[in-house]
Amino acid sequence: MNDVAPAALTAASYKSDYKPIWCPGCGDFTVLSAITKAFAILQLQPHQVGVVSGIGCSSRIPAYTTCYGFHGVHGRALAAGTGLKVARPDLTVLVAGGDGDGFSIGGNHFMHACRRNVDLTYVVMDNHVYGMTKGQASPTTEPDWDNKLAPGGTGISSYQPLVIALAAGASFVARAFSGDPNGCAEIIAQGIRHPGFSFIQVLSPCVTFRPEQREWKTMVRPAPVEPTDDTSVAARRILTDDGFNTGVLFSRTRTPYPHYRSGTGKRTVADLEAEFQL
Ligand SMILES: Cc1ncc(C[n+]2csc(CCOP(=O)(O)OP(=O)(O)O)c2C)c(N)n1
Ligand code: SF4
Repeated sequence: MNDVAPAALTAASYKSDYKPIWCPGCGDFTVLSAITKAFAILQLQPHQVGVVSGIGCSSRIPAYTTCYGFHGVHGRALAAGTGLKVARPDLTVLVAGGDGDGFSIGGNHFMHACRRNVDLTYVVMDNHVYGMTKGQASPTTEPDWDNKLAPGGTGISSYQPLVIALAAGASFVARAFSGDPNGCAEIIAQGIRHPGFSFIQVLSPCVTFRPEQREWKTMVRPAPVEPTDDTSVAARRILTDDGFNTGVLFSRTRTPYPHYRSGTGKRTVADLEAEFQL
């Protein structure tokens, strides 16, 4: 009998041999590190994890991990991730992508994912720009961001993803910063542990099209308050902060969908009865 304990998994255990092709200094490098550190904190086996994305620089993440991966179509990462989790509840599902992918073309899926509360973790690398397609304004772009494609800025108010998530019924809402991979990993691990949909906005600079975002490292700080389970308190705090408070900002218990949670992936008669209960 072999009684040697299996070696503990480290962040490196989840990194594939593919070299990321991101621009040097892109925040997404350290988000990849944070995600792999979070898997190591939880000692998940790579074959127990599905990493799902749409299209964008940030959406390249699945190929850079040793987990099951799905690099889908633009804006549909949450649809694919939701299907995967419902079909294979035994897997840990992490959906990743950018602010364009998640809040623009994928915006409707975002709201309904918050509302449905399927047990998955959604990490958005928010750089307030479309990086892959060369610097167009995204929903989270500041209205006065002056650039060649929108001289003087778009003049359109920024989308507030954390507050939209709260209004749509998300049960876990957090903000992290790519420049703090350990703090970011802890938050992602908490999101994965949370039963239900967890949404984590990771501020991740696009050094090529938004070089001024390098300054974010001097602007982020841990939120000065404990997480709340009161939606209106969380919404007020988030709407009145400057967008740079990090940490878990809202967490509450809500039964995930589907409401059977045997963990085996098989439905029992009792599960079906519970699902159709009026
Ligand atoms: C249906 C469709 N529309 C548009 C595109 C072009 N497109 C590819 S990535 C992208 C935006 C990427 O921005 P974001 O999601 O913020 O990710 P980032 O590159 O900044 O990480 C767009 C518009 C596409 N691939 N498919
Ligand atoms: S364009 Fe921006 S988001 Fe894309 S890899 Fe380069 S720095 Fe990162």
